[in-house]
Amino acid sequence: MTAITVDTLRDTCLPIYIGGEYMASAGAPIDSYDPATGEVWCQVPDCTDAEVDAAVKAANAAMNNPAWRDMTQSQRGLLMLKLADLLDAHVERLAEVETKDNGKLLREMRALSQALPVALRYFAGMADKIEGTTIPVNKPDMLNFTVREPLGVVAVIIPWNSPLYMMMRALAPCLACGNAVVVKPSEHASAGAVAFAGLMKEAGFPDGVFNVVTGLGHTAGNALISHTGVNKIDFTGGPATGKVIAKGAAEQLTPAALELGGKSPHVVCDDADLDAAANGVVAGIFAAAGQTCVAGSRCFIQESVYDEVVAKIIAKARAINIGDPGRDDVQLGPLALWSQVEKVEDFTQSALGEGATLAFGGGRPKGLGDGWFVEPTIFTDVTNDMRIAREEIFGPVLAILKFRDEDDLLEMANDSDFALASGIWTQNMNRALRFMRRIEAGMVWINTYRSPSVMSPSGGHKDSGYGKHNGFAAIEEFSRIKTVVIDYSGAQQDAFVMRVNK
Ligand code: TXE
Repeated sequence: MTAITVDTLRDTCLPIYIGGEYMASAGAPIDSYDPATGEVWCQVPDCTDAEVDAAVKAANAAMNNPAWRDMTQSQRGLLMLKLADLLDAHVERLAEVETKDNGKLLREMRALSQALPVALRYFAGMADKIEGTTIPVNKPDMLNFTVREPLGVVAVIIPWNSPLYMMMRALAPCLACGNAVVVKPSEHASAGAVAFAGLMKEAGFPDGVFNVVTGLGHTAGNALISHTGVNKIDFTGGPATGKVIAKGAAEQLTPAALELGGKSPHVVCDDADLDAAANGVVAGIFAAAGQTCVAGSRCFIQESVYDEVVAKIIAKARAINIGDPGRDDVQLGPLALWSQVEKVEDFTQSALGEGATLAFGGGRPKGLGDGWFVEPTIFTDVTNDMRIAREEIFGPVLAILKFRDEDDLLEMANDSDFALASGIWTQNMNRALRFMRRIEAGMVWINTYRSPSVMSPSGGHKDSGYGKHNGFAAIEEFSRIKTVVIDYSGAQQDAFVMRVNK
């Protein structure tokens, strides 16, 4: 099979992948844009209900296929290792496809592509270490133990910002646990998942273990989450859609894991290494053009170093090279969607209207053609009640607030609908750990920022969602416990009294 590349996809309508086969969809084509030029580069089919149904049925068939159902745990791990080796050879191809599709820096997409085999190897090692427990139940002639089993068919719904990376956070633990997966990538960036699919067959996974259906959220996405053959929904995306998914999941009583947005506090204390902190703040918000759920978009600077740190941040922002995301010397590419450019412009106006000071940027850079670029933008004099301090923008916009002391800081930092990530720069570890204990966030980075690991659980609470990716927590997320009780006393049970602990 010829590998799918930017060139083979250009000006075509993407195929979908069901039951181990690429096929054309009967669904209406949706234009997919190259954000660096603002031009359509390929089309994505809006899968029909029948195609979504076929994908879920193929996944269910895989769950009942002895080739997958009865495969030993170690064999599953070996298959995953094979897939990881294959992926090593396709890092560049997949990174190029994703950069074309969502406009993020090729360097960033390459790093995220390199993380795919790493995640597979980590979870491959877990496949044969997923154990139950033996439980002493105070009944001497009874053995009570648990087994962990796969959930069945997992619907993985992913956004456009880091499609394959987000897909793999679910796919790798799902495979380790023995599930089958139906992926529905974002209609704005579906090419990566489609380009990846063929590698599953090449690695030797049985047909139907992995499927890709594409299309809009309210059509293909809705058909998938409301399908009775789906046993778990894993969703990464915006909070508004997350609530729709949670309601849909509740209708079917399907368990869901939701990783939604954030408005993550990024703190610089007066005793921090101020240069390292300023660098961290810039990386936390301008890397990936702010299009990351953990973006450190609310920066809190202690009042005695406020002016100095703001000046350092602005100087670093001024030096950012904006342009073609494929170039190695570029640091800020375009936004993935035109609607995101409009969103940034709307927030910029609202911040000005609410009295924040535009300290840097705020416009669209000149000389970059029709690409969807916006300048790195910094607002100072922000208060915690302003929209730019409360709502997720998902763009390169930093809101800077001033704090007096730890109580003042934590009151403001925790006064947020979100609780995903957080960061603090200080050389006082007592202070850092006090912050760690009191901050409402699923992740705390101390003297670093945006440093995830596949080995470390990630996910938030409040409006940032629920459920965990990465680490052993992901195995718990994508498997379930079955309790088994054996009576080896040989005695007759009282037919009319339950054998509870008395
Ligand atoms: O994401 P959506 P959108 C934020 C960001 C952005 C906002 C909206 O602030 O501006 O969300 O972005 C599928 N049933 N994030 O509209 O709608 C959809 O097709 C089933 C944060 O692009 O959340 C896509 O595959 N599926 C975020 C996926 O959900 C549905 C990353 C995400 O789309 C559906 C992206 C439905 N009813 C955006 N409606 C992060 N936290 O990383 C939509 N979808």
